[in-house]
Amino acid sequence: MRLYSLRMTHEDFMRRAIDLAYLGQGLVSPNPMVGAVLVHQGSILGEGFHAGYGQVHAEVAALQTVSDAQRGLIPESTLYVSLEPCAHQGKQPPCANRIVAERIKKVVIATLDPYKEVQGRGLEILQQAGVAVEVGCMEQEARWLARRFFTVQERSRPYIILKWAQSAEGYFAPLSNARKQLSNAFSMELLHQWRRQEAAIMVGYKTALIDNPKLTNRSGSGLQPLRIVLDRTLALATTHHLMQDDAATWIINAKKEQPGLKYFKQADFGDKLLPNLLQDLKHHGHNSLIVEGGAQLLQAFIDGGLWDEARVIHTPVTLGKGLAAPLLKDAELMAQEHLDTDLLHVYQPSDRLISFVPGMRL
Ligand code: AOF
Ligand code: ZN
Repeated sequence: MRLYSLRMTHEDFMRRAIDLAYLGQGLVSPNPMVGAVLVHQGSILGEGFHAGYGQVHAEVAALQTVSDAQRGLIPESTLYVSLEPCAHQGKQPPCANRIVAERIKKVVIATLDPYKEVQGRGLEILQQAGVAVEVGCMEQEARWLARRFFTVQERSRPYIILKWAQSAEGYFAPLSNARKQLSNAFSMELLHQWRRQEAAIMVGYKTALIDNPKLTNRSGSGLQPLRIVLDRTLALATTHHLMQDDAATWIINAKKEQPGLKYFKQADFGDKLLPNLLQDLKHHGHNSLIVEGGAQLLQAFIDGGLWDEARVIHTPVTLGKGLAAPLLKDAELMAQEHLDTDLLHVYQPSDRLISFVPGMRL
């Protein structure tokens, strides 16, 4: 018989910190999701997460939950945090200094912060004050958690998710320009959750014309992502859903610019269109983009090497004839999930994989 230890490990507490961080999903961009847990002799004394852009950081949120009766135990506790504590004065004061001021003696960090104001300086502040620091506990999971933020810091563009559904034969849509629902209700529900998690959603002109999508988050919680549509000649009718003011929208066109940016002019509709758009998104603080179609636009992102994650929903619907679905290149299947009768496949570019491990979620 194998005997199991009842003692909680570093990984158990870091897993809790990461789970807490996910509660800030869709609310903290362009900041990363971060979670923190304060542990005294194997028991959780306080825990918290970054809950909104500009709001208190995870470490401070965790400290705030410690009861008055237990505050005396803080210096004898270990702090688990999913990202290196910050070292700068931003919208919030530096967490590393706060940890030192609280006289916490041990900090376990999942991954360092690549942001230019931090980049190891948080670690330095802690170490110089004599705090014992361990870095790298559940680093893979923490990098996945903060992948949108990491991508902006390391690749200088938003994190890009490509999403599409395809028929049993691998078709994206019917040949006729008619709208055809491929995904089942379960997948559609999930798609709405995905929209809520990203800073911006984009479609091409033809998809906007044929599907007339609203592209809004109608889940009743979370923020409204920016809607982006390509409409070079401003041909979409003003009655179109995307033209209504229910969410911030960029109509990318070659004709007019408008203060408030509803009409976003791009001079170059050639090869530079997508790279320029990504720079504009980054400049306006949008850390992630989900591209929902059409096939031509999705293929342009793939061909330009401009993607980080592809979510392909394989459906049992047959179309007979159809428009070919986008073709991924140098892609690796990382995860799959049955969505009732549909099957979701998640791919990443093979040259920069974040390995999927149990417990990771989208
Ligand atoms: C932490 N804990 O919970 C978060 C951190 O403008 P501010 O003050 O909110 O700072 C944002 C930056 O702080 C962000 O770019 C990232 O480097 C770090 N986020 N750091 O110690 C947290 N959310
Ligand atoms: Zn901080």
